Amino acid sequence: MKKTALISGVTGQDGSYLAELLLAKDYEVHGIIRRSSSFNTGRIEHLYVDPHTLGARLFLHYGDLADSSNLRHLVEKVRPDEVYNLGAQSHVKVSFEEPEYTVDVDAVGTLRFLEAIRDYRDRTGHDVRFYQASSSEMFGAAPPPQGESTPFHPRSPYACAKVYSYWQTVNYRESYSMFACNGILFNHESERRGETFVTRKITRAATRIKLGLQDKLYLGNLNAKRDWGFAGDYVEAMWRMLQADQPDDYVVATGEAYSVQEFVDKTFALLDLDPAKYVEVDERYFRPAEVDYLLGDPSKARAKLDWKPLVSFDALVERMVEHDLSLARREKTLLDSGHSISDQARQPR
Ligand code: NDP
Ligand code: GDR
Repeated sequence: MKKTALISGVTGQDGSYLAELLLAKDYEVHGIIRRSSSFNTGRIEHLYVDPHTLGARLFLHYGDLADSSNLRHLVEKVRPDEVYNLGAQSHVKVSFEEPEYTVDVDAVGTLRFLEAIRDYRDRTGHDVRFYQASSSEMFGAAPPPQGESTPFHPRSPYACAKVYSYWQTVNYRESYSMFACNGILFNHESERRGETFVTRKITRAATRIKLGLQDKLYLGNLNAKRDWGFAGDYVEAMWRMLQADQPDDYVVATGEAYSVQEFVDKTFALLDLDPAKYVEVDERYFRPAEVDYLLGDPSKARAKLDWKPLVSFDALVERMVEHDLSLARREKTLLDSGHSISDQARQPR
């Protein structure tokens, strides 16, 4: 029987890779999108076909994690076998500026979803498996390496909200025998990464600098270390968690960490540029509390899910640079032919 999945955050980086994966596995995929005054479905455009088309398997619904009645209606209507809760205000720095909103969506939003699923299951007898997008940010100040048993020490409103959601997911599993899992994912990137996260900010800026479209790259803390993997590999781990015999929580990481400076150096070297000429530190990008060093221990996912990352750090940087170089070339062509391009530099990051 064809399975049905419901994804919150389907328009985000991970949502787009997960939708792709599930469609390839013959799922019917339902995604929750937010009403926006501008186009926000660019990452899933290539997957979308008119729902009236025979054989269409991707369906989009308006919704929001802040709206429990909406989540209830969607669960009722879609009757999912699997729910992937990827929707979030996912920017750590922004969470210091919008703490209440971040907690409403990233913490209470998860509770709303879990309650909607529990009620639906109790009324219909239909079991729904639940995936929660937990984060390595929950470890915060805990020394590396971090694994499933490392105590959390969150360092931002975002991380606190994710800790809440982590424990509610465990709580619904233990209290109501729900098949609910936490994927504790370390940073994962791609050419679809939002442009305000540091990796994509670096590859976008360096490639634009290469083509003379930008002069400088302003960054915050260059010493922070992260365990960076490829998003396409990580959505496979999400899916595997929900196919397991028992619900559980897993760290998903590469087991290697690099500093922001090392990411910069690798990117600029690929473009034959000297970062010292272009990169400047701007305190505007410092966070009130920083997470210095995240390095995951993925041995449980390896042993129990037979999961391992396929894309190395070097290959990740290379694919992002290659993608952004072609984007910059297109921008330059437009500019050279007299068209205006949006000034990315004006956006706070
Ligand atoms: P993105 O920021 O790319 O995507 C976030 C998604 O959530 C978007 O689809 C966004 O919609 C949606 N969203 C935002 N607010 C709401 C809301 N109020 N109601 C419903 N949907 C909402 O994040 P990623 O794809 O990178 O991450 C996916 C999830 O995994 C997030 O929960 C994130 O916190 C978590 N995570 C990410 C990691 C990473 O390294 N990428 C690591 C660990 C955890 P819109 O497009 O309209 O803005
Ligand atoms: P992070 O990712 O906070 O780890 O959260 P981000 O790329 O924003 O920052 C990583 C590190 O780089 C430092 N940094 C900068 N960050 C940004 N955004 N912009 C800058 O100019 C800059 N300069 C230095 C940061 O201080 C930080 O140390 C991501 C998100 O996807 C979360 O949703 C997810 O949960 C975690 O990864 C795991």
